[in-house]
Amino acid sequence: MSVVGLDIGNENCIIAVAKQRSIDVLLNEESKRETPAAVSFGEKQRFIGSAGAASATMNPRSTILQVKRLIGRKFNEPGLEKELKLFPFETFESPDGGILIRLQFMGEVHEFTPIQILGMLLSHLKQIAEKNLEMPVSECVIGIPSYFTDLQRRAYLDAATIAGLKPLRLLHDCTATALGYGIYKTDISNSSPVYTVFVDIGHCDTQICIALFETGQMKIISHAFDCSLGGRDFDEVLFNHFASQFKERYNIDVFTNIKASVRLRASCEKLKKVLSANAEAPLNIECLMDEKDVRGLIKREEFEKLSSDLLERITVPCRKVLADSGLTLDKINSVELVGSGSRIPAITRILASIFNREPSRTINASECVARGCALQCAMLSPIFRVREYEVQDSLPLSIGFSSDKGPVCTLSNGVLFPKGHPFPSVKILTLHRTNMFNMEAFYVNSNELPSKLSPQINTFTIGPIQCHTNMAKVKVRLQLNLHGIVKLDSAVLIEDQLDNSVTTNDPHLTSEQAGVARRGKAVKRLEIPISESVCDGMKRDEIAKAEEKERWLMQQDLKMEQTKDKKNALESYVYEMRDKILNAYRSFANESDREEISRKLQQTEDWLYEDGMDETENVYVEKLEDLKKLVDPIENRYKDEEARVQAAKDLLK
Ligand code: ATP
Ligand code: K
Ligand code: MG
Repeated sequence: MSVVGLDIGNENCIIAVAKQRSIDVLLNEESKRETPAAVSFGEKQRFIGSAGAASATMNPRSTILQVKRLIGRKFNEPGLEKELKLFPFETFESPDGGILIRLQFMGEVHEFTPIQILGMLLSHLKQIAEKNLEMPVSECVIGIPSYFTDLQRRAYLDAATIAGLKPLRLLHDCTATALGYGIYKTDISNSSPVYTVFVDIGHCDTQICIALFETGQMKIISHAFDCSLGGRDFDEVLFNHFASQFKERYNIDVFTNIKASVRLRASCEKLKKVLSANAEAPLNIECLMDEKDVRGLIKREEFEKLSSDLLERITVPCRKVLADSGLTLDKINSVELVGSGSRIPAITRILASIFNREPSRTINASECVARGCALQCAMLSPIFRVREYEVQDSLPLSIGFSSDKGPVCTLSNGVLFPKGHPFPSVKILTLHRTNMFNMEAFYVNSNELPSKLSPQINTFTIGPIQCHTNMAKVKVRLQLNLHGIVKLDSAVLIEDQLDNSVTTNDPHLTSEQAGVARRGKAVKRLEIPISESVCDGMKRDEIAKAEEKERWLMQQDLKMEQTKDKKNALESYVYEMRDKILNAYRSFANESDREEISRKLQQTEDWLYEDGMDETENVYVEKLEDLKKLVDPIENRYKDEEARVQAAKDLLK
């Protein structure tokens, strides 16, 4: 069984695995620790990860980047249109109001949901892990942004199912980082609790949390975020700056040209990284548009001035996380900065001034989420023994419940799980109901929700209820599970009735209930059927269909990989034999055979570069067999002779 942690970033993905004594980061097929979150559709097969990123500039319309951004979102959300415009691939509204991605593949138009694309990415990471570990991988822990709604969390689980993965937990990115940091901290005693702020600035978002570390446990005190502030926004500042400069200077409008925008954006990202270590950075792109080469230069100071709004925005979630924690600055022991988007020096300066101390960079900024997830996976996995360590997360968004008769909870606005509530967690509600009823879960403060998503979560139907008195109560057990998803566990009907036949040693009765029964009153408990209908999200048959499609795509990829292998085998055979027939095998064939073979080899080589460039696997196999039929007799004579010589040598020893 595998113990794997996955960090799916908007830009980079990391796979970590728990070993007996350490957490290791796995290398991908290019021996890199980070795998780009790119899914590209070629003519006949997909290219995912590193190969996908490689085709992003060549094939921008069928390369999907930042799919995490699109998970569980509505096409018509305010602000999303602007974001979708940044992507070179085509998106449109699905019948249920979600997002669909349309692209060309194998000569046909295909449509995919973001969940399916995420499934492809997960499936690729799974393959990398399986190759590394030489065993099947299914159980894992996956990092998610803390601002993800119930719907987005369920979408992640669906994507994992499509990829054949079984997440034991979806873990908030910052919680994962805090766990990986805290479990190794040995200088903690209960008399002096340690509060640490974790700031993670990625490609598209900023997440912050405050964690409390005590002996043997970690509690998240508060989460805050800006779900659209990350490295990407700084790239965009540079992009807009140079695009308008080039309009004037070179009379080219990059905004109107997809390929040129993709290239300029990629160059701006590189430029930004150069500026993190240098006071100024040059930009040179050959043949950007209309056959024009462009040049530019920017000083760090100017870049910081252009980004001043973004830098100011970072202070908002910082203040919020502190305010929500109820802590004063002097209680904070340290500020840990992670996520590669935070490498901009101005960001460090801003954080230092807000938290009144220099942020530390002691944690591995790009790997910490995956490592924390692997650690959590080890803790949840029955096969692993990890030091007892309790992880308590904090709910980032208040969840309420209402039923047909209005709010059902005692807190204001029907809040059942208030923001900041520790989870996983269970609550039992007692309701007076005698007929079937519905309960709805919803986000209480829709203005807390990222990008004004719908506040509805799901509807639970409880019943039918077979009730004989009007004194009945229904006890419902509601759970905020490990993934941060709301579940209705069970509903039980409790009827008080006068009945002397009830025995008092019923093991299912609590002592209080037994007491009641002894006094001549019976308590009857009856499970009530429950069902759940989620407002949105994939139905079971849709998941099954997506799984089937994924299997077909994987088959297709595999077929193309095998074809490539067979073509390579033919090509190398041609080169190898051309040499051997003139040298090693020379004396084992007569001249006419040699000429015939050389001619055939040349023919095959020419064919490989022309008509045979893009053939099926079988054609390559047959060609190779044809050649072998000619060469094998000669090769065999050569090998026999070799063996004879060897035998003679052995005799002489
Ligand atoms: P997210 O967390 O948003 O899902 P992610 O986890 O993939 O995304 P990271 O890998 O943490 O994001 O960070 C990627 C961002 O960091 C990119 O915007 C990249 O340009 C930026 N980045 C990487 N190195 C540097 C650097 N030296 N200076 C500035 N920015 C950098
Ligand atoms: K990452
Ligand atoms: Mg990240």
